[in-house]
Amino acid sequence: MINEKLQLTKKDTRLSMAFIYVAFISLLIGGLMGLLQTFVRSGALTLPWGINYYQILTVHGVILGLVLTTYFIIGFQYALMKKTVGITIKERKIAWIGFWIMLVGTIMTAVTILLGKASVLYTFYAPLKAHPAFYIGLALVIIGSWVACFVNFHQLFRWKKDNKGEKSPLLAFMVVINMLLWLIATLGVAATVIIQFIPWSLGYAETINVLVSRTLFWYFGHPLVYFWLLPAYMAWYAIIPKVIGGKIFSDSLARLSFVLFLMFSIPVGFHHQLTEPGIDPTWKFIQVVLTFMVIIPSLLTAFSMFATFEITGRRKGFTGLFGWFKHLPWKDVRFFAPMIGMLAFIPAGTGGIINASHQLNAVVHNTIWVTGHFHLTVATTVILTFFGVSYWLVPVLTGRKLTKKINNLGLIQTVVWAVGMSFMSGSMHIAGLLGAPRRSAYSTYGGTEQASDWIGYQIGQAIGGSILFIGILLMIYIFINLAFFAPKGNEEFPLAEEEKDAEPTPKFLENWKLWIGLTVVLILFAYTIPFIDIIVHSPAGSPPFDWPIGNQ
Ligand code: HAS
Repeated sequence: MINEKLQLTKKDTRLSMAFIYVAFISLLIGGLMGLLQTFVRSGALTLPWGINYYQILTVHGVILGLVLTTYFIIGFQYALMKKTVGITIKERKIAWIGFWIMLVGTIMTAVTILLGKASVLYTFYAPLKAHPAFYIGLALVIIGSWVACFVNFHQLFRWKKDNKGEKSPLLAFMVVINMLLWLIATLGVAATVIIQFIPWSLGYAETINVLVSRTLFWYFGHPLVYFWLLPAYMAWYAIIPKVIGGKIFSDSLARLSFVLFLMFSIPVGFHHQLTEPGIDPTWKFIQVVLTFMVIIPSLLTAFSMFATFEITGRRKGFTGLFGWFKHLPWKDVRFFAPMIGMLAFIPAGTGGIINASHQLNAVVHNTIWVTGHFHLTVATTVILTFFGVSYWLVPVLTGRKLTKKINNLGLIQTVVWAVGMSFMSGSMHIAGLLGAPRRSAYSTYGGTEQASDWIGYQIGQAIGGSILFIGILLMIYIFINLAFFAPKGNEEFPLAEEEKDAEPTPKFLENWKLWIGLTVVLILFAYTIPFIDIIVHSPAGSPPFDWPIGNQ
């Protein structure tokens, strides 16, 4: 039976599309900057009109890493919430307020960067200082996103009240976990931006405590990557099974993996600071151990996906060891794009494990290997899954059809992306092992002789970057077609179901107090003592954390 309350109305689709438009505009601008970067790094281009390399690098990182992802995720999640728990008029109105706050913040930040007043990269490490408008804009983006968090929390809370004792829909549960993770994580970046960067950039504070700012940033920075990853996992767990004609492998396993992400993705920020002085090695070690804990839910996900593919294939009658594999719907772009993303996550995740291994980190830290790592994770696994989602979500939201022609173009787009990224990310990994630094276009760090070792790989990056830019243009064309020109019709919103005879999901998996409580305990455990240490041992004159004891 169709539940009218869960049908997408024009008002709902407008809300999701508003976020998704911003995401795709960002893709075009950010991608263009990426192309220019690879040309500069390979020596093929000198930027005209006094434009600075770090200016375009900042646009690239902020607009792709922070704007595209956040807007796409929020737009996608609103659609998922509407389809599973509904949205009230009031909730929708508040959601729009969040959108406008985010947009004002995004425009402020973007203009400041484009004017060359905030070439501080997406990590905005102090003592690099930007114009105050950059930080105020960022704060607004975060505040706007919190509005989305509270709307999503309220949607599930309202549904639970109306459906006492019932298990919440899986996708709504996942969205709420992701937004909880985001809310808790952004407290760190909001604290450093509001308490440290804004007063400092306005001239109210003369100095800034660099280590405190970096620690608060990375408290946010690692869960940020899981905020990107979890919506991709939502699609893998609860959409892809429907696309391939199967069922959800295990509702309980999916929930457990999301709960583990909530608990273990935050108290691990030190693995980005392993080479930094001022943090006790014991605490770095503890956070490395916790990092290894956050690998487990990804392994659960890999297991779950293999099981879904195999069970579905065998049920359809495909025998032999790999019969099920051959008969996956490779020609359906809604499956093919995320599947290539999954395959990329195998080497990408392996790279992450290498980064997290304390000693190996010393080899790769601050080299372009790390850039290669995040181009495989976020720019391949996550983004290809988001593209895969767009092939059905955009037509659903615009009342159009995914035609055979666009489907086939999508297959080509995916291949182009995979080839471009293999060149680019592959070159980055190798150049990084040879010592090529990241974040710098001109460095001959290690001597010019060493730099000549990796120049070939810089060219590899430029080739990959050019292929990827073709991929971006194709994707923009596909998006415009699906949004404005594809034939009118009804596209399926593919929501997978559980097996009819599935074991009931244990109730404790929805014990919010327990999971939030454990998350807070883990964060306090991993951060309290080292954070106090950092403040107590800070040099004199680093307000606003300039405690008297630090001056002795
Ligand atoms: Fe990372 C740096 C460690 C995952 C993104 N990471 C970064 C940065 C970014 C980033 C942006 O410990 C740079 C930040 C900066 O600017 O400085 N990362 C990890 C670890 C994981 C990991 C342990 N990272 C991600 C994901 C990201 C991301 C996901 C974005 C979405 N990362 C690090 C560390 C650093 C770091 C250090 C700091 C380095 C430094 O020195 O600065 C893990 O979560 C990875 C676990 C993943 C797996 C893979 C499971 C595989 C699956 C696919 C299965 C495939 C199937 C296909 C089912 C264990 C789930 C079926 C196939 C058939 C054949 C049928």
